[in-house]
Amino acid sequence: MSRKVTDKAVDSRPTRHHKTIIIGSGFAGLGLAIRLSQQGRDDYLVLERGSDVGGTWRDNTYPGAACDVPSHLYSYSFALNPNWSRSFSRQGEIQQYIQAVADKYQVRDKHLFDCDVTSARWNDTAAHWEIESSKGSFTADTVVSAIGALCEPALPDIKGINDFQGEIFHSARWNHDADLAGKRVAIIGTGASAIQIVPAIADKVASLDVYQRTAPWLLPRLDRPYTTPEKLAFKYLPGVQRLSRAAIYAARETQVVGLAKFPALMQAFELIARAKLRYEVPDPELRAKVTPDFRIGCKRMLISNNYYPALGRDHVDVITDGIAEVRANSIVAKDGTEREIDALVVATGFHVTDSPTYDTIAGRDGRTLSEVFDEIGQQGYKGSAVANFPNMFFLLGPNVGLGHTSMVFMIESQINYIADALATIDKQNLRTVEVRRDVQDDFNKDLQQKLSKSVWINGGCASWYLDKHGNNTTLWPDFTFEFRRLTKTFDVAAYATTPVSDTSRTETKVGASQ
Ligand code: N01
Repeated sequence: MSRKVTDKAVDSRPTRHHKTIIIGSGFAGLGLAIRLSQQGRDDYLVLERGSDVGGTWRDNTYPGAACDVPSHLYSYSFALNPNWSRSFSRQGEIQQYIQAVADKYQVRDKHLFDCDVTSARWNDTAAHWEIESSKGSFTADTVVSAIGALCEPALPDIKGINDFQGEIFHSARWNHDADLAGKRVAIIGTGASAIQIVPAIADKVASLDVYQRTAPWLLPRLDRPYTTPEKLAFKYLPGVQRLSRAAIYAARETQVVGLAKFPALMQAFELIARAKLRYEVPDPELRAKVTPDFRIGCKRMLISNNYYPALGRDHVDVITDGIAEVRANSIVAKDGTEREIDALVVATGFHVTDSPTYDTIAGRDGRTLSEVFDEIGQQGYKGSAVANFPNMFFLLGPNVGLGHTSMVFMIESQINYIADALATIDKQNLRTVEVRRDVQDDFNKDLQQKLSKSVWINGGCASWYLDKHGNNTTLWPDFTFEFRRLTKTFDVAAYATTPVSDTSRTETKVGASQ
């Protein structure tokens, strides 16, 4: 798929204009759409390339897919769900929840589904965005990218992989027509997706080869079904559910102290993980293979009760020698061993700091997000704006990610910020707003300084949290309530603005408040 900014495609359909266009309708885009409708800012449209809401929860349908943040926290604060069937929800239940929220708040008719945005280009003369999509052309005063970081599957560059003759698919594009029963299957990767897939398919396949490049740390998954009295309490005593949510939030938030500030404290988690390893992997040879060699937390901490037991089964092999090549019906490891397979699952993650979608968005001087990020790294301001991209906001932009708690909390913080930005633009009659480069630079200097103490930099691992310059441009290095505070209101002083009556840019001289 070509995803470069191209000249306006020849399209006979008229260009449609909206005040705001939101790209993507996962938790983030949908949440903002609901907020805009609630505020009566009805001149907006959501362009969604899939045929339903849900984003990553619509797309990741692999066997065993489930959330590793408890359900009562992994949901919108304005749409609590007393009916979660268990403490950690599975993909289908989360997707149903998102669909139900879209229906309840009646925002589906503000969506254009199956609409793949192929380019978004800022027109500085007209002071609007020009968007090309599979469903025609649009213009918008403001654009909000709600694409998310985990939407573009990353395929490994392994010799011969394109010539594999059996079933092959990425974890995020699971082929449900491929019957794995009785087949010899291999899986590449041992991240959050793979450790859920392995136990979910181990029972039905003839053999399972798990190609591990780096052993992950695993903690217990404290998952259980909710009892009927609990569900009744959640339903009829809303305070109980709020309390449960607050308790989960507080417990998770304490992890920030170890992850971001004092990595040595993470040894406490490592003790639990090592005890789990000893208990669940009695075979010393296998245990040596799956024991990580970096500080826990450096990569995402995974939770599972059935991954290690699945690895211990006779027909499951963990292969750590690396992959030399993939052939038509086999994989050859770097030690020369060739193993025949019928199907290959690629669970190798996503393009996070090098998303191909960055090629499709061109800002004020015509440069794309890719080109800008190439020069300065994937940097933004409060994860919500990037200098050189006027009237564009980001949900789940740079350094908003988390490894320990609910992304929905961060999304709702950003929704506050962006909704207030749109209101400010109206109130102050602004033609353009663009975050000031000096403010963005200061913000990132501060972020990187905080990150320099974190386990993600000092934990001795390579991870998708880091960009090619070795900077962590994906995670938030502080308490999430601090992010909530910083995004409570739109700090227009951090932005260069032009009024509607004036076409020249004015730099606001007031210092940016954070
Ligand atoms: O992807 P990953 P994921 N040759 O990037 C390996 C969220 N999520 O889809 O560690 C061989 O984590 C790579 O090895 P290494 C969550 O935020 C959440 O599993 O780089 N191996 C790694 O083992 C998560 O972090 C949930 O050495 C290669 C694996 O592939 C994010 O999604 C569930 C390779 C990729 O792991 C992504 O998770 C699922 C190569 N060329 C996902 N390239 C829950 O809430 C990569 N690998 C539970």
